[in-house]
Amino acid sequence: MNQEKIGRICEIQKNTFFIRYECEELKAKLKGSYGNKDNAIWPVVGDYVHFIYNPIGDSMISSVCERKNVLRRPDQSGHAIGYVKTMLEQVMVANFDYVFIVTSLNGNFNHNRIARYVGHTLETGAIPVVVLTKSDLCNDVDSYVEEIKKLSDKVRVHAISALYNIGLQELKQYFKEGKTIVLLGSSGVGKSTLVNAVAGKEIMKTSGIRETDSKGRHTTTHRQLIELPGGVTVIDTPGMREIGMQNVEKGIDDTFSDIKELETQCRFHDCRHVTEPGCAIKAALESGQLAKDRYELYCSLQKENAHNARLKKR
Ligand SMILES: Nc1nc2c(ncn2[C@@H]2O[C@H](COP(=O)(O)OP(=O)(O)OP(=O)(O)O)[C@@H](O)[C@H]2O)c(=O)[nH]1
Ligand SMILES: [Mg+2]
Repeated sequence: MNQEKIGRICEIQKNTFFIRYECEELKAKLKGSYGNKDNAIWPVVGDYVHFIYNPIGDSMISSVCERKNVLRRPDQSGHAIGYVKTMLEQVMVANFDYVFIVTSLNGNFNHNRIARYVGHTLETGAIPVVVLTKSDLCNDVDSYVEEIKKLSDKVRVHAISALYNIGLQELKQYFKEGKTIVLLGSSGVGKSTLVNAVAGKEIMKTSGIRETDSKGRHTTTHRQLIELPGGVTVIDTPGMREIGMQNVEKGIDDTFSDIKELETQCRFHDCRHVTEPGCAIKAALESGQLAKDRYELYCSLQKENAHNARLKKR
């Protein structure tokens, strides 16, 4: 009688799943009856799954274990945002402690994009760590670090160069036994190079960015879970173009907790921060305590989140 075992999904290629189990990587399929169950959860990379071990062929996945957290992204199913009627969601990865928001310092830095990733990360309960890569190509590193510090007090930030071994030591605090780290960011920012630098060997393929526009070549094509010596797990992901805001109201509020705090100080609890007297937001904007750009970014992300929630309900 085959006993069920528990392993962790490390890669998915179409309908084939790869399970990490006791230092082995097993090929697996979903059990035939899988889709028949109501609310059957489709496994994603990072999931722990129950499976029946088959030493000579495909193992069979029977269910997904309860998840600690998941990272979701809105899925517009290939439509431009103005044409989307119902917004679906794609679960990207599960069960992680830190999200490394990887941004390179050679032209990739984008405050709005980083704020989006931070909002999504805080929504999951994981810790957002902004990793500014390619510090060797930038002569104004400190100003970028300061900018991130101002974005949110919940965010950690480190500037590194994986090529010249600068700042990697600072990241050691996250590479602890039992922890899972997800790497997110645009193509070509150096996510896989960082994995290789930490592993001390070439696990992931990397390739040069295009010289014409400094864009990456989408070298990593699948999400991949890697176990590093010392019991830490890293999930490398393919470069992402953008991430929309959906179901992340709490994450946005956490990112901009100073603004939420100010709102509680308005004279009227339903203050819209437009013409009402005793508005703490307006006062903070006028005194310079709250930067206008920052407040506008908060408003635009909340607006997008509310808009996508309405699309979803249709
Ligand atoms: N100068 C410099 N180049 C780097 C650094 N880190 C990575 N690179 C280069 O950036 C290019 C892209 O690196 P990858 O690691 O493939 O980037 P990626 O984020 O994994 O890209 P995708 O897999 O396409 O998402 C490679 O040519 C790396 O050598 C760094 O710290 N400094
Ligand atoms: Mg890569």
